[in-house]
Amino acid sequence: MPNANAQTLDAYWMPFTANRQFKADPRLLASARGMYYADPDGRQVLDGTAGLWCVNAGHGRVEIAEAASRQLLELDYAPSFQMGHPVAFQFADALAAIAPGGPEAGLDRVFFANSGSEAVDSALKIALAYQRAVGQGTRTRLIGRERGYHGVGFGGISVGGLVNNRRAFPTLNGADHLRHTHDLERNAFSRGLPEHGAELADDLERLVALHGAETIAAVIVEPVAGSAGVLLPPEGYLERLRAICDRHGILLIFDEVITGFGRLGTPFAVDYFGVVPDLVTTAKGITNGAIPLGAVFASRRVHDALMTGPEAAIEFFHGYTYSGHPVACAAGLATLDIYRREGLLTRAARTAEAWSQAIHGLRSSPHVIDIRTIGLMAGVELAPRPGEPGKRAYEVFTDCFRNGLLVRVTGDIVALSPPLIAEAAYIDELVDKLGAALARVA
Ligand code: PXG
Repeated sequence: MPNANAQTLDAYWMPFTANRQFKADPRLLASARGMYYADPDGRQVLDGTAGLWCVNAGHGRVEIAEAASRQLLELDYAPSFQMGHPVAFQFADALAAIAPGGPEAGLDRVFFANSGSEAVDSALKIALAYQRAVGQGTRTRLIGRERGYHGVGFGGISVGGLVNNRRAFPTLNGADHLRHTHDLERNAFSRGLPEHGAELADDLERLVALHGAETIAAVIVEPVAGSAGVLLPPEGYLERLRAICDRHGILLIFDEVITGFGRLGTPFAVDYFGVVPDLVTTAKGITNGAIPLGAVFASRRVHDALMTGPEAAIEFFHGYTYSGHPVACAAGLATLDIYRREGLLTRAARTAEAWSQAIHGLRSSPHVIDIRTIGLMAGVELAPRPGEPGKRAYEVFTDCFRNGLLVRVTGDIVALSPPLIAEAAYIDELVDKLGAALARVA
């Protein structure tokens, strides 16, 4: 074990981890500043993934630490059911002021959760409650998309489209899926959005014809799929999906847990694509990853439809002990301050071109079959080793880590999403290290 502290690796059952493989050869991160982690021996590891797509302003931000610490002493916790505390209202106001799509989109009502998974389950429930409130109670079906990731709640896995997250568990009745849009034959190595595939949005018409529009409450998609390996929407796809939803009275939910808070070079993907959904789920970058928090942005139309009935009636029977937790909200306010002061919500728009150039430089590295980038996000897809799917990328991941770079792999795709503060020198270091790993791994 690399660490002499009194600690075993036995008790901690690690999430989404090959526990036995990990514990035989652990990889530990013990501290972090700016663009780098350090392992317990002080060895520096460049953060190519902003933690897990969340540390957008870089590590160790003093303002966030101080805000959380001040809040812990001012008001550590207060209940949020039939009670309120000022910082949750302040933070909701601050989020409303930068809401996806700006003021015209009207997505400025905020429901708090504690993670992306909870934000997703909350949004799905809001959609169902909305349909019921407007007299469309037969609309109970939820539609996701193949290769989508919407967290691990039963709602999220039901609309999710990653088979390993689904196969061992029962899912919600009636959930169904659009086809995914990943098409290497037509779109490999495209710069900008993939040219082909807008027609895949018409798959929603197939589901409408199959199930009846009056049974479908909502469609949820990631505007850019993250966990499945950075899958970009084909040109015109999201617009078409929006139009079909409108035609059939179906709500559209964008899961922006990864794309929210500046990843694409705009505050939200809604701003990038100019397509306005009815609900937007967020988490991760909302507190720079420092304190767990999730939030759903709801349109006024959806929100106001539920603010009806007797005034004494609870309009939406849903919430968490820690919804709007004061410490998370204080951390979130400090995070938004940093984003505003440093222009981080739009910074990736300026780095995107250099980022894309640099990553596409890996095109001739061994086994690379596709490269795609958007904002400060990239997927480098490798040919799977015959009979051993995922093994090659996993070896790239461990090789990178041993040589001072943290990347994320999913299947045979290397996913990159460095903190948004990344300067050119860090991007060069990242690409050099990844290129060297690709060259070493057979
Ligand atoms: N929606 C999306 C789009 C996500 O990316 C969630 C929901 C769930 O969030 P929580 O906070 O409940 O984990 C996510 C989470 C990966 C990876 O390797 C990505 C996530 C989580 C774990 C791993 O890409 N995203």
